[in-house]
Amino acid sequence: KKTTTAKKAAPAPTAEGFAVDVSVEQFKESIVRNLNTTLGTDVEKASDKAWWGATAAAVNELVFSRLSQTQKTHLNKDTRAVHYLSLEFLMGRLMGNNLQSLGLFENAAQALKELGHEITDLAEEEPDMALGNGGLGRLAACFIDSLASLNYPAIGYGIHYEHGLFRQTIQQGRQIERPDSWREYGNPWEICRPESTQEVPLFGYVETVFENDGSLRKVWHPGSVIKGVPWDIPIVGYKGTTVNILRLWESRASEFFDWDAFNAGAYKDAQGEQNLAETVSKVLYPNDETEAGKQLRLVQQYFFCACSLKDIMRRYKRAHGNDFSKYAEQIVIQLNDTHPTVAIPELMRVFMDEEGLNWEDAWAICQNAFAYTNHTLLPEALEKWPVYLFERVLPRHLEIIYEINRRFLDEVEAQWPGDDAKKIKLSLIEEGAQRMIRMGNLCVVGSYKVNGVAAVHSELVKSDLFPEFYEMWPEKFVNVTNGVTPRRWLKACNPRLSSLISETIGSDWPGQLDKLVALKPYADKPAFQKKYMQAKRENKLELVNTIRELTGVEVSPDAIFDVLIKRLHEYKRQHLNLLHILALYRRLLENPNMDFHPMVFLFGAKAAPGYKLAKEIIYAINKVADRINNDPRIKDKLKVVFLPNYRVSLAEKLIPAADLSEQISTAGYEASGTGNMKMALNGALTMGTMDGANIEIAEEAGEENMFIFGLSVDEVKETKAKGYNPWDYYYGNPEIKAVLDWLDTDYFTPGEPGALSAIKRSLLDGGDPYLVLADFESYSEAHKRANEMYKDQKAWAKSAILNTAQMGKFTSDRSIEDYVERIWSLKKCDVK
Ligand code: OX2
Repeated sequence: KKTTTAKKAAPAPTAEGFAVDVSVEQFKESIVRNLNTTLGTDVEKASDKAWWGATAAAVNELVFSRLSQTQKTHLNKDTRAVHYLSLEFLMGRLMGNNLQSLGLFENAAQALKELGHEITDLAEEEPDMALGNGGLGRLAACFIDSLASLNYPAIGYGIHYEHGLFRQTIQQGRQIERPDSWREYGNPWEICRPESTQEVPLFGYVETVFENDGSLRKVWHPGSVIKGVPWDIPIVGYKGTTVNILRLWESRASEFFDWDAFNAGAYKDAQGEQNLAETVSKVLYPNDETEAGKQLRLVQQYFFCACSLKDIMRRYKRAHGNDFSKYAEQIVIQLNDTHPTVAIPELMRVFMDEEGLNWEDAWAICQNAFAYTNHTLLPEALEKWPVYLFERVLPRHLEIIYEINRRFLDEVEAQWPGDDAKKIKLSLIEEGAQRMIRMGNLCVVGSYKVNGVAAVHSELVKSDLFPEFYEMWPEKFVNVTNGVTPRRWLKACNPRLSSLISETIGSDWPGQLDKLVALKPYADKPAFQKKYMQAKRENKLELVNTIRELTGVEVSPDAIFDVLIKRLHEYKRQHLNLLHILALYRRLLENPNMDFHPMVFLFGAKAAPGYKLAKEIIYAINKVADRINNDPRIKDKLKVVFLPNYRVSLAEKLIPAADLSEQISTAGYEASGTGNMKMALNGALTMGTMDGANIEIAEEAGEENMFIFGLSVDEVKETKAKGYNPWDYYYGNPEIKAVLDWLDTDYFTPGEPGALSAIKRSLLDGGDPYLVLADFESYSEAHKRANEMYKDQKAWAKSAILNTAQMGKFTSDRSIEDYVERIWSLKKCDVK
C-alpha cells in the first residue's frame, strides 16, 4: 500500500519547530499524484487551475490529519474554548497563508518550479474568499489565525454565503457591482459536515401552556423550519501544530418544512418557504457600518446564531450531559459587533423552553457566557430592529427580550430611583411611532464584558456611547486594541522585506513580533537602509506592472506611492485626499517648476451599492484621475490611480509598495483601523489624524516618524459644539474655494458641468459633517512635510525602518493575548 506524504511527514517536526517537514521531492510527488487522483488530469494537459487545485490537495493532506488531532485533543482535554460569532470573515486567499504556516512555502514553490510552474502565478487562480465587507470581517480572519497560532481552543462561526462581497468594475468612472462567485468551480479548502446539520425554526406563534402544578410553560410553534448545513474551513496555526476550524452555515430547505402547506394545497406558500430557505445564505449584505434593517438580514443573524448555539450545546452535552453548571466555565461566546446579539435571547430560550431551567439560572449562565465587541460609534451602524419584525420572525425571542428588559429596568430604578428619563434612554425598547429593539443595549446587558477596539475608542464607548451602563457596571468595560496577523501581512505578502528582516535579526519574528525592535539599531546604518529601500523599490516595481495591467496607467517607481485603501465612507474622508490632489494639480498648473517630488495617489475602495455620495466620490476620483493623468503640462509630477475591485489579495500587493499610508478619518470616528497597522509594519509612513489606533501607532513609532495633522477628538467635539460653519473655510481660504468651484465646471467631465458638484454640496450645503474643510489646511501642510522629507532618502529610510521595527504591538497575537487575559481566561492546549 502506498504511504501518503502526510503519513510519512507527520512524525517529523522541523528544527525551527514546524509541525511537518516535507521535502521538495515529496511535494512534487504529492502534487502530481493529486493531479491524477484528485483532479482527474495529468501533467501534460492540466490547466493552471488544476495545478493550483492539486497543490491545495497536497497541502490538505498535511492539514487534515492535524485537524483531527486537534479536535481529538480538545475533546479529550475538555478545555474551555472561545466561540467567535461573526457575520463576516474576510479570509482572502488561503494557499499562501497555509503554506507559510506549515513552513513549506519555499519547498512548495521549488516543487512547482521543477514541475514548470510559478507559485505566484498559480496563486492568482485562487478566488478571494470575500465573506466580509472590510475591517470588521478581516479582523475576525486575523483573530482565528492568531488563536490557532497560539494553540488556543477556538472556533469561528459564520455564514457560508454563496456570494461574498460584490465584484467591483469601473465603467465610465462609475462603480458597477457584479456578483462574486467564489465557489463556482468548487473550493478545496472546505469540508461539508452533513452529520452536524441543524434545524432552525422561524415565524409562527407562542402558546402558553398551564401546567397542573400551576406553572406556565411557553411553546413556540414555528411557521417554518430551515436547515443549516456546516462547512468547515481548517485554520492552520503558525508552525502547524493546532488546526482549528471556521464553521460556516449554509441554509437549505428542510425535508419536512412544507408538508403541511403542501398537503393542504398551499403550493405557493410552500414554494415561498423553499425560496426563503435557500435565500438565507445566498449573499452577504454589502453594507459596511450601516444597518441593513431588512427582514432577511434578521433571519441571517438568527439562522447562524441558532445553528452555532446548537452546535456548541451538542459538544457541551457530550462532555457534561444535562448538567449546565459548567456551561459558562467551559464556554465563552464572543459577539463580533451587535450582529449576533440574538444569540442572547436564543440561549435563554434553549435553556428555559428546551432544557427546563428557570429564568434565574438561565440568565446567570448567559450573563457569564457572552462578551461583546463594539466596532463603531456611528449612529447609522448601531442596530435597531422594529418590534413588529421580531414579533413576526422570532415571537418567542421578543417575549424573552421584554422580560430581560423588565428586570433590567428594575435595576435602573434601583440605581436612579424615580428617574424615568434614564429608563427611557436605557430601555432595550425605543418607544416611538415605530417601536424598536436596541441591540447594543441588549448586548451590554447580556454580556459580562464589553470591549472597544483601540484605546481612544474604548474610552468613547464608556463616555459617549454607554455612559450610564458604564456607571452601573464599570468593570464590564475594557479595551482590546486591534491587531493584524504578521504571517499574512508581512511574511507572506512581502517576501523581500521578510527575508531581509530574517537575515538581519533571525526568523522568529512572525510568531513573536516584538522581536522586530532588534531592527532599531539598523535604522541609521546606510548599508541596511539601502537594502531596505531596495526591497521597497522592487515591491513598487511589481506594483507598477499591476497598475498597468489593471488600469493601463503608467506610473514611475521613483514617485512617492501614496495609498488610501479602505471602504468608501464620508468619515474616512477619501474626498479630503481628492480635494488636496486638486490643490496640488492647481499649484502645478500655476507653477510647473514647483519644488515637488512626484507623487502617485493610489485609491482602492468599494462603496455600499445604496450609498450615493460614496459612489459620487468614486466617480470624481476617476474623472479627476483621467484629466490629471493625461495632462502633459504636469505629466510626471502627479498621477492618480483608482484600482478596481479592492480586496484582500489586492491589498497584499499594495501594502508592501506603499510609501505613505493615508489614515485621515475625522478624529473620533474610526474606531481603530487595521490597514494603518499593516502599512506601518511594511514601512509606510502614516499620514494621519489622531484617531483610532493611529494614536497608539504614534506612541510606538514616534510622532517624528509620521505626519500627524488635523483636529483631535476633543477639538472635533468643541468645533461642533461651537457651531461649525464650512462656509467660513470656503470664503476664508482661496485654494479651498477654487478647488470646490472647480467641481462645478466641466473641467473634469467635459460637456457635463456640475457632474461632480454633489461633493461640494455635501461640504457646504450639507454642513460638512466630517469636518473635511476644517482639516484641509493642516492636511496640506502635513503633505508638504512628507514631500520635503522624501527628498532626503536617508531620513525617509530611517523613519520607515523605525516604523517596521516598532509595530510589534500590533500583531493580532497580542490582541488575542489581551482578550485571553481581560475577557476569555483560556488556557493554551498543546496538540502533539
Ligand atoms: C470597523 C471599524 O470601522 C474599524 O475602525 C475597525 O478597525 C474594524 O471595524 C475592526 O475593529 N463595521 N466595520 C467596522 O466597524 C463596523 C461596525
